[in-house]
Amino acid sequence: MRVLTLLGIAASLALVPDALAVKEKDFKTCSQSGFCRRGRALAARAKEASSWNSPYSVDASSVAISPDQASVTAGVKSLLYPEVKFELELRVHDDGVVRVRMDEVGGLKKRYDEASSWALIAEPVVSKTVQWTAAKDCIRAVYGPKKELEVVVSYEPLRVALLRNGKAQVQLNGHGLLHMEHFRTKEERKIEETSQEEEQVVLDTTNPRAWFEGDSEDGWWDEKFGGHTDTKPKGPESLSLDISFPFHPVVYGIPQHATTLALPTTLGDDATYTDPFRLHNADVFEYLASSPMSLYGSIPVMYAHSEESTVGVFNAVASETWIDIWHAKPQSSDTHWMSESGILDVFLLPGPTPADVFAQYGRLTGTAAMPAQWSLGYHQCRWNYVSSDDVRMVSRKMDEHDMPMDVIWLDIEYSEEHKYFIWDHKTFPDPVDMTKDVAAVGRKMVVIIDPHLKRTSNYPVYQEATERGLTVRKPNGQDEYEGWCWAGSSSWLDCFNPGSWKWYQDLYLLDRKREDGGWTWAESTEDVHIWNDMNEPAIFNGPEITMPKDMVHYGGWEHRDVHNINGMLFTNQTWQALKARSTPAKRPFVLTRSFYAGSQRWGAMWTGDNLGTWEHMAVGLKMVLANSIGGMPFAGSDVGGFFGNPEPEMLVRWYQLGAFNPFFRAHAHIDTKRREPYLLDEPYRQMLKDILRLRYAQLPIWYTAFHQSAVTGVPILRPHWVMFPKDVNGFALDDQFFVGDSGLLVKPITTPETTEASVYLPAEDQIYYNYFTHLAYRSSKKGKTVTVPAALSEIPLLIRGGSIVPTRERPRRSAPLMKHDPFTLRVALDKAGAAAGTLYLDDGETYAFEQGDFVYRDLAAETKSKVLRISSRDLAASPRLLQVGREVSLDVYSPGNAYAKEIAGVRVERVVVLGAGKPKKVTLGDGGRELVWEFVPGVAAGGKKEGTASVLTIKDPKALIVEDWDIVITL
Ligand code: NBV
Repeated sequence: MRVLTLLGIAASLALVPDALAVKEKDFKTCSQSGFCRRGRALAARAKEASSWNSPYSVDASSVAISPDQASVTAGVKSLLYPEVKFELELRVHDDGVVRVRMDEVGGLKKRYDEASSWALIAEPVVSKTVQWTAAKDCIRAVYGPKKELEVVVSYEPLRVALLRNGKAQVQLNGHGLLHMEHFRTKEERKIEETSQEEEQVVLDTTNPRAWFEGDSEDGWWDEKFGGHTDTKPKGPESLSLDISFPFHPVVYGIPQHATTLALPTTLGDDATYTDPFRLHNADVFEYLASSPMSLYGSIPVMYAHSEESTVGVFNAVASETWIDIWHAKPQSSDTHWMSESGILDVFLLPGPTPADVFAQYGRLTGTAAMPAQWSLGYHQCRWNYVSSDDVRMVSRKMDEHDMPMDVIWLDIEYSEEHKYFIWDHKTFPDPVDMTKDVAAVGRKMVVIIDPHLKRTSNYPVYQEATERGLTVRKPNGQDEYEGWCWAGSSSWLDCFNPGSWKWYQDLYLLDRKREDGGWTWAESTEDVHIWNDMNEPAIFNGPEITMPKDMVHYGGWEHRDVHNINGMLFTNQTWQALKARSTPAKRPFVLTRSFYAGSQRWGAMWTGDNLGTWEHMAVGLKMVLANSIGGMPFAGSDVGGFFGNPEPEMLVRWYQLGAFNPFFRAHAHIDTKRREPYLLDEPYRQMLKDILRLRYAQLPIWYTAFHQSAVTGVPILRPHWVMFPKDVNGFALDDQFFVGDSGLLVKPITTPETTEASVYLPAEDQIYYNYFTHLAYRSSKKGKTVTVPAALSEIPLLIRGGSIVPTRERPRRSAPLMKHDPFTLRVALDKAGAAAGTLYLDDGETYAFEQGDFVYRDLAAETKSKVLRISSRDLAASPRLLQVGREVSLDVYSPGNAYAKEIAGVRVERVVVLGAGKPKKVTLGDGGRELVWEFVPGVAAGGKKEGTASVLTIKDPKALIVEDWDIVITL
């Protein structure tokens, strides 16, 4: 069986001999990309020049404030091309976000202006209270609750600044690098071709256009790379824009790159990288563990941070984009964005706190979808489980070893000749029965659907797509584009074509008949969810392993205009399809490799084909953190590494890391040895089992964090700077993080032979407790680094004093089987003997929660007059429940809702209080039933040794989760 599979792959590879030999040289550097070269050359000339003024200015006579004051428009021109017209528009949104748009007007062609319509959840609501005032040289609006915000558009040169209390937060075109290349005809400007090196020398400084644009038509009309020619029918149309943050020394964001969370510099004498960061979704084989190169997804959002405030920019551009980063002054961050096409459409996020910028970004592009609860469990994947019996065996083995698992995955070899949806019946003769067997213990399956369609007459999915004209076209706009992928000769569905949506979604209609008589995937069930891989799109024989930029999508747009959005549209359709296939709708699970701003609404992402190395393990975490703050928090890396055969030590550490990623999936390349957790020898097998069980015990924490993120836009994994924005020591920290606001602080080990870890405790006077040993660490107002034991079986996991952490500690085979399990509450007291936490629960699979079917508890502990009171209250109606971007119908919530009734009997079975004094008496309610408890006194710190906290365990208080109660501890 396995031989057959391998032969199948070898056969596809033989068609494209280089498919698995992709290297760095297969991807452009900036100097190999025409518009990036031009953009950087512009910046270099600006830097060299003794004086440099942007040629762009606002025509003061054209400034128009809309009658309702909602927006201001102005004509913009460039000194160099007075005949070319641009229009600038600014709007201030309800929440203080400023949108800046600029486009060429009446040009020879039209720039792509639809990126925001795919990224945004809705047209943002414009503020009604902003007052614009025009002066001779600028126009400004002062706004905000205390009139603390101000946006100023200076006319000559054109500059836009967002200020808070008079201090510039974000500035556009401060360095004079704004350049929107207008559409032109080839004849318009005849300049002798010069080579790049010559250009520097022969630059004609008496010619103002050359001073600004350079002295050659460098890469204007076509471009060659790796044996491909990109014809550029529209000519040059790139957009260069500098965005600076004059008082913010650190920038974060712009995933996806394998790099540190605090973005390193790409310009300046001590720059970390020589190339700019690139956003151009690509399938990069064996990607480097530290590089500004593009990877599979692009989210053009950047946050700038200082002790004083956090601000951000979201640049809604879908074409290839390069971003240079430098610090013009030690306290500033300066960036230069160079995009190949598209209008200028930038959103300035005023902050001022991290939570504010996340909410502002969440209101624009949506917050992460509330996931199915089972999808937070453990996912077991490999390329490939080779038959339905193999799948059954893995599921059974996990049970035999008492290891929980929720999902078993199938990679491309389940399909007949890589015709996705069509099972290879030689190996998977009974897919529906197989799925039912897996589902019998509450498990699900995830099956891969790649976007390439095998061009063959015996593939109904391709046949229907091509007959309906739903595929991507060649540059002539007529003929179907053809490229090579796993399936051999393939075409690609054009998800930009609205006509493809219903047709594609209906493919998933299980055994129901389609209205249009088309094919449906009858051999599937509600328990089959989807993995969209290769949706950058990855094309073996395409330039940079993707689609040639001059291919044409619906509406006549070139692929270059929409490239970074392409993958998102496919997952959007998959998500809609899964949602539509059951009544009432169940929450879909879709994993995507390619993503863009907004993809968070359609599921989870992973960091692609990582290597089984310690370096990749470490950078995977940084990438997940970057996605987490980039608005796409449901993220993870292949546990174990996709390539290679990790030794047991590495595998154990990788599982420890994976258990603290929002998306927890083990995956492996087809050439690797089998490494399912039960295959390890002891003591490693037990270690993996313990980690899996820890993840399952902590599912309530994860689910609550996901809910909070879905409601407010805050990340699930929270880097230090997000939690402690004023603590400068933590700005660059990206190897430890907090999980939601549970108070859990974790530092996964990503180095070999490690026995202890240095964990930085934030600048606050607080107690941090070791989750497992109850060692108590005291942080200080200046911040403090402590040493935490980290032998192979140990994870450095601390609970911040002041937190209440709910868990479910009964081992089960899958998450749905835990539905009625009792809870343990860990109450980690702070110095004042207080703590707080939340617990969110719902049915975990339908949308009934949107109708108010959920349970949301406010857990608190307080010590007063020698009484420690631990209480649970209904949080649902509390004003603390904020929401961003999604309706959670609190008005229809009632404490007696159907879900609350369903879990009416679920109780707290244990309360573990850390750091309390020895009780005299413990009762449920004032003067109520006496509870059984056990007290282990703490051990005082001695010498260099940390002390342990006292542990009070209250046994089975039988306090019901859905009810209000108090546990009263008399000290
Ligand atoms: O479908 C095969 C693999 C998949 O296992 C992996 O997770 C993806 O990132 N896929 C890429 C295609 C080829 C990888 C060499």
